[in-house]
Amino acid sequence: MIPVKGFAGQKVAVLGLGRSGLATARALRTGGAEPVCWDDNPAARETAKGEGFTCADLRKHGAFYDIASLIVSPGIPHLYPEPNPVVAAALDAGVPVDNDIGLFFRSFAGPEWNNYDTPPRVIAVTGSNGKSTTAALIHHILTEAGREAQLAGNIGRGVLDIDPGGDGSVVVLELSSYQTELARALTPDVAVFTNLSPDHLDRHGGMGGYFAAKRRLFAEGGPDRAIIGVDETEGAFLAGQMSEGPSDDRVIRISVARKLTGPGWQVFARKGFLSEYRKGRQAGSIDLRAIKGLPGAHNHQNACAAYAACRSLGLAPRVIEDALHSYPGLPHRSQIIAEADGVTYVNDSKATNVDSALKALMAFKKIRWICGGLEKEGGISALNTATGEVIKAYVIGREAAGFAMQLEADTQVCTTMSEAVAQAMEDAEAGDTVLLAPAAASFDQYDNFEQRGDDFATQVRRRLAE
Ligand code: UMA
Repeated sequence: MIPVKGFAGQKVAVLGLGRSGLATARALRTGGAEPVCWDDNPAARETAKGEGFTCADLRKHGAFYDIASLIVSPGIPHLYPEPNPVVAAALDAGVPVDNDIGLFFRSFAGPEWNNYDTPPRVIAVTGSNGKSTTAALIHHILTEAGREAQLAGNIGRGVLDIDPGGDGSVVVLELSSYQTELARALTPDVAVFTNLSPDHLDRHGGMGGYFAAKRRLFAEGGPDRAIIGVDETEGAFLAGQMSEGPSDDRVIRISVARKLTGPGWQVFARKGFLSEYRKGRQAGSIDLRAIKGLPGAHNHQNACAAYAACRSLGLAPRVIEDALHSYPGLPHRSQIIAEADGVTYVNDSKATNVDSALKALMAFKKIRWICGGLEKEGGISALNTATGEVIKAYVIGREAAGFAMQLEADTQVCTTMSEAVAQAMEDAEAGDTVLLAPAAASFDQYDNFEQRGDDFATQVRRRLAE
């Protein structure tokens, strides 16, 4: 745990008592503060009380009179579509609103760092898609290279839950736009921006607000090194803003759309080959096609970003290449869950939006595609541009019929995962890939995308075992 500094003897309000909120309350208490907790769900309050935390209704008039700061969990709206009533009350009382990420950056450095040869470094990864894989990949490469590394943030572990940094250690953080928008301190040593496509627009008042939230990771702290995907206008704009000119190698530009040229530092992948150029010279190259855990151009972009982050810490290209080969992949992200009778079964339940599903559709051949769920803003018609390899779509979700009507591929309305898996398996022939890439949120049928992916894997394995 990272004890929170700066609030000893003061009351700090904690809103939301899930993974990040409880870790925050514990870290505040260890740092000498008095957490005052609230969650709109009574069961979460009971859990916190069980750990000895004080809970108080922070929506009540005057609740903030002796509170030094309010720490808000990422899933709780702080601005759009409208602030949670507790956040509104804090703003009304003039109390600073922050989150666990802000507390982390203020509390991570300790006096013991003066005795270290190499102070701990923080790499923070943001972007619309690929940030979990990129962060996990960086963590994997560092660990394989013998560096002490910890992984936290949006990937599932509260940032204050990690251990204090040792000499030469690295913390890899995956940060969502919810987290970067609110943090009052954001000072990573290396910041990574993978890409940008519409997501969470209701929480950011549109695309401009969404980009602005992510841009804070670069604009607020001024990282030593910025690794930026430049395949969208926003990334190109951000890279331009962060650099003093074409040869400024504090920015490493990455691309999977084109060969990058110029005197600066760049890493790009074309036709499955990663290349690194610095000062006009090639410094490294890797054949990514042979790496099973990273299929498709979207994963090649993740590989470029992770490679660049590790190169910026001084790792050799060959060390990184070896580690890429042993990357085991993350659950629910291009995860091969079974191979039987020549058919490959891939769980990409994390493809919760159109853009990430498009990328999955472009990564595989002869696809039997399980898709559908709670449709996101913007519609799904863009999916029709990438269904060239789709033999048939099997549509799930409560609104499956409406979803199916928008697809131009051969489509069957299945509604349930069970029916979709049964039908896809019956139809599949050797060489096919049965791919779950929903292009939609899961909440109409599941608690989260993990549960949906687990259901897919269970159904497939059960039927294979029959
Ligand atoms: N709650 C309220 N009022 C509300 C809404 C929620 O009191 O109006 C309470 C809930 O009752 C619950 C708590 O808030 O007890 C949950 O807070 P949370 O949704 O922030 O969830 P945590 O468990 O703290 O998990 C958060 C991140 N969740 C979100 O951003 C939604 C996790 O990212 C992250 O892994 C974790 O902190 C540790 O850092 C998950 C996620 O879905 C994976 N992220 C989104 C995404 O990737 O698309 C951004």
